[in-house]
Amino acid sequence: MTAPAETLLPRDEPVRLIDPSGTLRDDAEYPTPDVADLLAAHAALVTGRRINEQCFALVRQGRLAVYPSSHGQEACQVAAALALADGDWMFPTYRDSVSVITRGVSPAEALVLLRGDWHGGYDPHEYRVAPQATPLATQLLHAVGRAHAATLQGEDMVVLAMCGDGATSEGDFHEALNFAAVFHLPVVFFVQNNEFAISVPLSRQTAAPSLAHKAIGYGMPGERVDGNDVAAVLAVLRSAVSRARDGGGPTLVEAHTYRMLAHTNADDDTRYRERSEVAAWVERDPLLRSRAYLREVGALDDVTEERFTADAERVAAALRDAMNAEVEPDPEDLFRFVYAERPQHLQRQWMGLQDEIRRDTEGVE
Ligand SMILES: Cc1ncc(C[n+]2csc(CCOP(=O)(O)OP(=O)(O)O)c2C)c(N)n1
Repeated sequence: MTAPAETLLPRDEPVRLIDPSGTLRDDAEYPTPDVADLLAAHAALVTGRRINEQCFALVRQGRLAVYPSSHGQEACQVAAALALADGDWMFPTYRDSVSVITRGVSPAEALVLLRGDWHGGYDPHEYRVAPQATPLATQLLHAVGRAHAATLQGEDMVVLAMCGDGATSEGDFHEALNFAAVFHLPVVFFVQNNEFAISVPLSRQTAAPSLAHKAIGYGMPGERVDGNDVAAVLAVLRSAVSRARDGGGPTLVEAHTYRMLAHTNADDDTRYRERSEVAAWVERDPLLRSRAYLREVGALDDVTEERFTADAERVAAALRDAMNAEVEPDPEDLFRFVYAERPQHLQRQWMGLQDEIRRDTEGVE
């Protein structure tokens, strides 16, 4: 059955529940999450920000090779994880470490990959979090495949497929959305539109009225949400997740947010954007807004804030300790997990490497 076209279009203005001054505006379609949920979300925001700051410092200390920070995007990061049930799956990108951690993966496990370890750091099946994908939009196809498998096997599961605005220009994005819509799969596509794909602005990425408007072309609903309003992102994602769970098919959600720092430590964002633009977004910081609302309704006092800050500090300290530990990699790991049975050419290479290591330790020229 085809849905009437107008039900698939996003609103003209992104959904917003809490305005930048912290005032709540009720929305007829998206109920505001209750205060307890928003308090838990705020604690996760404080921890998420602290993790972003810690990782930025760890890169400078040479302990992480690279870190694509979600500083400024924490409302999206936190809401993505909190909108899911335990049995659901998340398919994140390289920028989504805070989502992965909010979902339950320990910060040390989530970040060893960026330290340069050969493995992804966590067991995807244990947390139902796919490996963080660097090749843009590839994870969307994996997500759709997982949802298709779940449907065929009668599993009760929703899949959250995450990507950035730049990734929407990839062919994989279009194939994933089309397949999900045609097969009516329980997928929520969550695009964090942070205005830039490295130095390429959104205006060079699409001529559509918004990224959420693309949904109608595939026959699924699209929605836009203020990505710096954690209450709104949580409400909109919950609604999409619940529609998917109830057999209503996929949704495309676009969150309007901003990457407040450079793309990674390897990027110099002063070369392509004005400081005044960044400063305007810093004023729209998602943490300030959530804090203002919770203080306003009397749910957040000084003692609770201090507890959240102390909890975040403990997470950061544990992450620091883990990343500062000197690891002794076993060279055989390079060969160990490639094939179930090691082919002869790799076995020869491993023997050659052992020989080299022996000569090195014995000081043979
Ligand atoms: C298939 C592919 N092409 C190019 C790149 C190089 N690349 C890495 S990040 C990036 C920008 C992505 O921007 P966006 O999707 O908006 O996500 P953001 O980094 O802003 O979170 C590009 C082009 C890549 N990783 N994969």
